[in-house]
Amino acid sequence: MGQPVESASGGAVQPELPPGQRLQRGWPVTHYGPVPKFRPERWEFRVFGATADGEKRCWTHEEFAALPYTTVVADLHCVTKFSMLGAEWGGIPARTVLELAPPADTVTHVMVWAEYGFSSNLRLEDFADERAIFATHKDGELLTAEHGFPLRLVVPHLYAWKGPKWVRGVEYMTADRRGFWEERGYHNIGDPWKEQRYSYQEEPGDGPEL
Ligand SMILES: Nc1nc2c(c(=O)[nH]1)N[C@H]1C(S)=C(S)[C@@H](COP(=O)(O)O)O[C@H]1N2
Ligand SMILES: [Mo]
Repeated sequence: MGQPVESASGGAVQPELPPGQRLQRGWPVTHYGPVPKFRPERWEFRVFGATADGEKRCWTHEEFAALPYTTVVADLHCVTKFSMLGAEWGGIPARTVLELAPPADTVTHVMVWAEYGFSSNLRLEDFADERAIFATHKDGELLTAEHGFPLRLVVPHLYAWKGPKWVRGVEYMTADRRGFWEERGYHNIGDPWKEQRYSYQEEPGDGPEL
């Protein structure tokens, strides 16, 4: 949902889009590169990097899909300016991954990895947000291949590129590093309410040197 605000015309509470966004009818497909083919026998979800015990964790598709399922109603804001409001995402909260594979105390950021080496970096607190979800479903239906089947991350409070489709794992990091779009001109943090679209808008401390 958009953040409710008082409207100028009489105080009714109505949803609002982040600055510069427009409402999109339907659900367009936006990504770089081809749609990967899902091969269940080869698929695994990995957590690696600075885990608390130094061990990697690995789930098969069957194991990951059996983790406790929840739903989150959230909007999708693409940096190219379309927004889709009020989708119900179903899947496994990012917090579940943090609980089952705890990060070391020194972890400050994560890199979320997807097929073909796509990646996106997040501050640990953004990844740990209670609404961040590894989605398998949208509005009660399995994701389609082009929308990220079998698994995509949705981080409702950030621009949608922070949520990789076809996600395959998470790397725990003790320092920040830019992901795919963050290296290619998009903002390191990507808060749509602050309109953090491009890396040239970054303030000192928002991200690693470019
Ligand atoms: N693997 C991967 N995930 C990705 C992207 C991508 O290029 N590759 N693009 C992101 C961007 S910019 C957007 S807006 C959303 C779009 O999701 P949709 O195609 O389901 O609408 O996916 C995000 N996830
Ligand atoms: Mo996007």
